[in-house]
Amino acid sequence: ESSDIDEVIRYRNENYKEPDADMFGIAEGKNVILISMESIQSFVLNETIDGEEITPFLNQLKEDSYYFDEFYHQTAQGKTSDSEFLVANSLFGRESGSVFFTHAGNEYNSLPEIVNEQGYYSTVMHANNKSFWNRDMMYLQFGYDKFFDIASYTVNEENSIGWGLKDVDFFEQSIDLLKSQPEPYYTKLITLTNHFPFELGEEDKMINEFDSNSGTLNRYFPTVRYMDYALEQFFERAKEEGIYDESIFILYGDHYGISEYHHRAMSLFLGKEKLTPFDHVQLQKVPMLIHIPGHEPKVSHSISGQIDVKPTIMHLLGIDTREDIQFGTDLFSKERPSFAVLRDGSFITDEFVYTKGSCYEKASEQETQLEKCEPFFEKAKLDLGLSDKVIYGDLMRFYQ
Ligand code: GP9
Ligand code: MN
Repeated sequence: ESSDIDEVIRYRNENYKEPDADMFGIAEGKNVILISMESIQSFVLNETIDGEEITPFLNQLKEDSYYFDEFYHQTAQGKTSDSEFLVANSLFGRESGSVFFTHAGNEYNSLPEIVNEQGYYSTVMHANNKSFWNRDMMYLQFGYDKFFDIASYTVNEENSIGWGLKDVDFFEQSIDLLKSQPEPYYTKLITLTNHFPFELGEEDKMINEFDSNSGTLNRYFPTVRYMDYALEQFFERAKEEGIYDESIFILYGDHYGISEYHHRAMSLFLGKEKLTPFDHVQLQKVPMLIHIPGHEPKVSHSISGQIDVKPTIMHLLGIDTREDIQFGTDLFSKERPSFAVLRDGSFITDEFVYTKGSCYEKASEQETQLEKCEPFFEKAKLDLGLSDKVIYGDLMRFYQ
């Protein structure tokens, strides 16, 4: 119904948050390079296996970036495609299935199209078949200028493992593609090597596997380490090619890599006796770094998620968001509520975690009275429910 959009607009207006004046427009005219890091969860940061850091490069980069240590993925079955949808639209993906398949014909007001109108050339680089996740169809709706899919890469037996082109080779070949683009550009690179089942050649193993009853978790650490190395190489090459100084970099984890089926092994790694639903929610944190060359590092503990990326980028580029339908808030806004709702209805606030019908107190990690979480029920429900309405009703059709 076209009147449903009025309810969405009202909710949107109530929740609009002013950008931080010191950050608004600071990246205007710079290239924007997003890196979607496959399956990385925050628990690997600053951790070691047999004394070796798992993510030495990210550990160092976050000390030189705006780093958000309370950032959650908000994906469901649509995995990478859900994260892409969240980032491009500040709308939630579906509770089940993938919106990339079911609503690729909808009208959207997506970030690639918005920045395009500001003079940006917007692209995706990812060495997989263009139709995987129905990307070729959905990307048309998002307004990308070009999708550099597997056809843009040289992929052979030597440079492939598991799902395809290895991350080091992917980044190396992407440098030339980046250089071929008109500036400024808005480009998202999607990594692949750190994907289940986490296969890696011996020559690329830089740390040991973990030792537990879960082969999946054991193999996860060497592939995360490899992706971290690939990122380091990419930054080095970007500096050599003069890309670095002209760009800002936004790195985020797309979704979890280790599911709850591996909780026993995970508890061994984390040194906990048993993992609770509270722990499970905490494990949905993914890395989020905004690296702007020349900027002082800063850590934000504001609770946030992928839904917040679109307004953040728009404000960094000096684009007003008051008229944009979105369900997140700028990560830099001083007015932002410290809050994230996950796709299954779980939510996180500064003090509490709500999940599976129970309320947990963060400080003690123990279950507490449900009433403590109640003040946030309405927001969690409206965020997800109204976002769903936009998708199921194709409501952006009625909004100019
Ligand atoms: C496939 C890659 C992985 O192209 O993005 O997808 P996932 O299985 O993580 O959703
Ligand atoms: Mn993925």
